[in-house]
Amino acid sequence: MRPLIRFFFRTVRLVLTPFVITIDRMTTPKGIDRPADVQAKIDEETRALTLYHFRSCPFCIKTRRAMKRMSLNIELRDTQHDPENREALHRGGGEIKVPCLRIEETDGEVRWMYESDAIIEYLTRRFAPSQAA
Ligand SMILES: N[C@@H](CCC(=O)N[C@@H](CS)C(=O)NCC(=O)O)C(=O)O
Repeated sequence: MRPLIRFFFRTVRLVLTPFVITIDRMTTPKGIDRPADVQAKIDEETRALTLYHFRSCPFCIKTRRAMKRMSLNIELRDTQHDPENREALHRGGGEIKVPCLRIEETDGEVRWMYESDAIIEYLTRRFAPSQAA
């Protein structure tokens, strides 16, 4: 019974994925328009951040859209299809769950932040406090 249920959900995901990705692309939110020097400073800071994600995971889509809204250029690492990224997430963060934000602090310490809501709240507070609830 279990393999059948797994097969069912895998098929549903396969069918829905192209629609989810297309809708996400067609409705990309508009980002914050910052002066070039301010954006350059933020780009410098976001170089220390990396988002481990699956392309079609709804929690990852929500997080990527929040990043777009805040005009954050954060490197994305595909954890669904790239075994090296998967292994790095497992080794560093402790579990294969996405989205996960890898944060390299200024003192070199590395933090792995799970949970889309926590990631979005962290990014909002740090880079777009005026959008905070
Ligand atoms: N509550 C979490 C849910 C995250 C979650 O369930 N992610 C799924 C993908 S949609 C996952 O990583 N599953 C592990 C796997 O498929 O190996 C969040 O909001 O970030």
